[in-house]
Amino acid sequence: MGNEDKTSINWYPGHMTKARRMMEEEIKLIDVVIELLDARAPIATTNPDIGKIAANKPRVVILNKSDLADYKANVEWVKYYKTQGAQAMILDSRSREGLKNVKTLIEEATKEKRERDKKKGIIARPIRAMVAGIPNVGKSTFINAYSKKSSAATGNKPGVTKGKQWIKLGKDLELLDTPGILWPKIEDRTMAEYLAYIGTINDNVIPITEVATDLIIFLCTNYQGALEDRYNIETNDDAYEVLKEIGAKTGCMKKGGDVDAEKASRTLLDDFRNGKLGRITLQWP
Ligand SMILES: Nc1nc2c(ncn2[C@@H]2O[C@H](COP(=O)(O)OP(=O)(O)OP(=O)(O)O)[C@@H](O)[C@H]2O)c(=O)[nH]1
Ligand SMILES: [Mg+2]
Repeated sequence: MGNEDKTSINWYPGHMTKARRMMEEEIKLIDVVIELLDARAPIATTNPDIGKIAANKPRVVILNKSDLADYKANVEWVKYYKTQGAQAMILDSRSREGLKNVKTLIEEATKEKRERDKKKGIIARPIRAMVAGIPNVGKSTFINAYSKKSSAATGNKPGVTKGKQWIKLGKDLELLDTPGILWPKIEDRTMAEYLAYIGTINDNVIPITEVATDLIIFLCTNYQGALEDRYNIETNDDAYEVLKEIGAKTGCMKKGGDVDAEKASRTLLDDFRNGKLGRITLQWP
């Protein structure tokens, strides 16, 4: 992403400042923080601010959207987090696969606290878990799947959840849904690219054709055949040329008969985000 100004505008909207403040207030009541990351790019989707807010709390790391990521990378990432001493697991919140493990991890992470309470004679109250993460990683989808209710609004764009919402699960657990928060300035260009690919940052504020051509270069380098198979095209070193090929094959044309590069970019990014290009991991441990 070349145009610094364009890409740094507006990805820290007012509601994120408010959300951050809310999380800082609520953290006192919280027993465990469930941090959702995107399994395709766990490091890029880690917000250091969440680590700071949750500094003294037990933490469970969930690598969500694992169905869109490379199998091998998923396994390696869980190993990586375990060697870091974190409770970690992969999850596909849409198929509910692996949801049972969440309970085990929460219990594991809150064990000390529960034992401490018991010794002090404090009557067991529900465990309070804050579900946190950057925008669009699937926090609300996860909460709905885990609670088997559709209490939280979801959507495939950043900024769907605007305020806090507590969701009760029986008498043992309460989950706090939070709005996704980013950090004010994303300095690392590669990280910013990954966030743009997966839809963390609103498409209206990113230079979409540049993001799409960057993705083409990434795919041609790391996942040869992915674009060829999906669009029935030949690829070459000229990413913009490839983008136009994709546009031509998918009917993204302007009135005069030229390819609409912006529309082609949206098509490519949508396909990537929906797993139509296969299981693709952007970052490996
Ligand atoms: N393939 C796949 N898609 C998922 C998964 N979890 C969530 N999604 C999709 O990701 C999109 C974002 O989900 P949300 O639950 O709204 O994300 P969020 O983290 O609450 O987003 P904000 O509220 O904007 O911060 C939706 O289109 C979900 O259907 C998953 O495990 N796999
Ligand atoms: Mg949400």
